Amino acid sequence: MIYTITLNPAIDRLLFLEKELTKRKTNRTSKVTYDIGGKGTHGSYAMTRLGVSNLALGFAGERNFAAFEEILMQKEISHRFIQIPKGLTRESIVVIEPDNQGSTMLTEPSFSVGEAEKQQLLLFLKKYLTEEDIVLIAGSLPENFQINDLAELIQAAKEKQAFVACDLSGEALLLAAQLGVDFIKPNEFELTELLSEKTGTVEEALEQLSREITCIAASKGEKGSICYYEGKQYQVLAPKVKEINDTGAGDCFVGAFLAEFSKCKDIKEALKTGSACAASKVQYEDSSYFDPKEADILKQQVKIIEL
Ligand code: TA6
Repeated sequence: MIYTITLNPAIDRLLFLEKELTKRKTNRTSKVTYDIGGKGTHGSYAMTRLGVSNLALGFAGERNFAAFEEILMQKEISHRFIQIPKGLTRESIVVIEPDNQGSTMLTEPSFSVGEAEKQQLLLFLKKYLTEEDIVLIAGSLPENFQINDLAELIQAAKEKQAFVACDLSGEALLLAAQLGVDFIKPNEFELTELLSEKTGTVEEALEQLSREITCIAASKGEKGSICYYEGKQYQVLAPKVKEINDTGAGDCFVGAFLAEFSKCKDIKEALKTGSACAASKVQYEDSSYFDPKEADILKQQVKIIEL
């Protein structure tokens, strides 16, 4: 089983502009849609679309839980979110300009997580996780969920010998790397920051980091991504597609990568699947949708170069 944990989910409100976003002007929208928000929920959506059983966990606000759950049901995401009493799941406003000019995201503050709810999540992992499972902890931390709470969560998963994947940033990413998890997805800046904690040359630092982290999928922006796995480096060149909305593409990559990896344990296949599903995703308007059949075709265009 794959468990995804979204500590700070969102309801994504997507605003489609009639014209380019312009400051000090009334920017009129032609359409408004909603999607599930939060990196772990997007990972679960990708796993579900690929037919890999998974359960989406995390926290969600009590006050708009019905609206949040309605989108989860529409996306057919199996879930077991812990409700935050009197809490409101935040909205992420995604402004999408016409003619593929890109998207801009504005996200609201989160609810505040209480100690009782933290313990509920921890106890769930301690009760149900096994060494056969994968757990993905993804996205930002909500208010009052401290770094040491995250450490407890990661350590509980490690103690069960599950495969621990983290799509985190900032201090949370540094913690995950220090604790030695199985998968991280740093961007270029974050990778540099992680390596600066090590000694020696970049290569030597990478060597050290790769000994502590089973798989590092470092995104290199336009240059695709580089994966470090079992002492080897793979450059991943994604297919070229027409981008409508890149929101959630990285989340889709992670979910699809883990789904494939859970089945075949083949790093190249998993990288190809992740990259192809993310390429399919950016061609669609919302934050999560992609077409597995289209991704299957795009998979042939993914280039994996062993460095
Ligand atoms: O990556 C896309 C997304 O998950 C959106 O759904 C939006 O809700 C935002 O990112 C949330 O990001 P955060 O880093 O706060 O978890």
